[in-house]
Amino acid sequence: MSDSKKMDIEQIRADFPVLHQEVNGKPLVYLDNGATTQKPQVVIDAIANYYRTTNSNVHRGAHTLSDQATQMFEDARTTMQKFLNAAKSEEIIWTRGTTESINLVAQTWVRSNVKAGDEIIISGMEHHSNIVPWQMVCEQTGALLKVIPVLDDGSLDYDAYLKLLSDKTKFVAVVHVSNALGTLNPVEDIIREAHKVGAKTLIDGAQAVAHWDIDVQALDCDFYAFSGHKLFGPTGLGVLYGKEELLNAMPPYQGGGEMILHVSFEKTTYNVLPYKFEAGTPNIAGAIAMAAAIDYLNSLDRVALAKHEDALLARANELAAQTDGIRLIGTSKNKASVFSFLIEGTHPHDVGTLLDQQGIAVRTGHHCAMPVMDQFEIPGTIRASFTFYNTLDEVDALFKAIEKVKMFLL
Ligand code: C6P
Repeated sequence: MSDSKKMDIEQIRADFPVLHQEVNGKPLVYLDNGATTQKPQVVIDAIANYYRTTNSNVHRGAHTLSDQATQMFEDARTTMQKFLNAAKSEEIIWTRGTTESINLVAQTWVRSNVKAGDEIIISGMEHHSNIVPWQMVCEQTGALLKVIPVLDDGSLDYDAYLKLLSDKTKFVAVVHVSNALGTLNPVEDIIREAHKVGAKTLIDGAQAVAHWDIDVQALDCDFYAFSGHKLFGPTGLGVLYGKEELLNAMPPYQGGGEMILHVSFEKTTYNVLPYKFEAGTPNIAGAIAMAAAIDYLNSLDRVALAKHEDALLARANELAAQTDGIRLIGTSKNKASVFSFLIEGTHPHDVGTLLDQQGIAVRTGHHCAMPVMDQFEIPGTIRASFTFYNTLDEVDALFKAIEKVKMFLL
């Protein structure tokens, strides 16, 4: 029950060692959680303990450590399955990250199911990881890429989406939360409408998973992709959720060890799910540490913490309204705690450098979402992306620092 779950921000901050340091002589204010989240001590310990006590290869060894490593690795998959409310652990494929998860689907299900003249729909606010793989598969198959326009407030033009859908639509791949704008897209509706025309769907959940619990069965998405490192877990470990029926029907992505049942020069047969998609030695420590991150998240009151994140964003909006020369990029009603902005008369990179000198870590630039930057006719933004361990004081510190930046640059 939420009563026993942790929601005290100072207690939670104590779990994250990296937050307690000075950068450039100032207390670190880490507001770059959209790029990667920090790791709680339990995740760091899980990696160290695994290498200290258990390190072995999985699914291969006839010895105790290998059995233990295999058990921990597969338990981690079950932890992830439950976290996402997937029907079966076989529907959880470990990948290197969101990027690999999306490329996997593009080169397997999509490449083998679309033909010339079929259509793939994405949106105008996608990260390059959810653009380029579809352009590649369109080149390979002759399929056409259709793009849902983005409105001036950074929300999706939903009516335009409905008009794009037709019996030619074979696949719809849309971001859950935009990394550049913070927009929270109505993915349930998008998925439902795609299914009505017989299309399959992939949701890029890279920026959503850190904010709310995701229930893939309730969403009814066919695929859901994200990276562990944006969910308080390690880098180099990602997840592809896919419906069992689709995964079973898909050809493998990469060939090698682990993904086979039998190999001969005449004929190779492929392994069952999920191993069919996990060629080579996997990121064993990464999966185990990811499970530690999920156990940690399960100990928190995530509903209360999501409200806290809303309060951080509301404070940033309030302070922005009191600050001359701030232009917000992405003001959709439904947003995650991503605060993208410009300061009139300055370049985002200069602002980022001067904020860093004051201990404040933000991301500046196009955020790997060049098309949406083009739409707003800007080279990039300054992006403060908040998570639950950020405080209202840190938002205030950002705005105090912005005043200093303005004095220096304007
Ligand atoms: N966005 C950001 O600062 P990888 O690199 O595979 O872990 O994640 C790619 C990716 C895909 N989709 C979305 C919506 C994303 O935000 C990202 C990563 C980081 O915004 C780094 S560019």
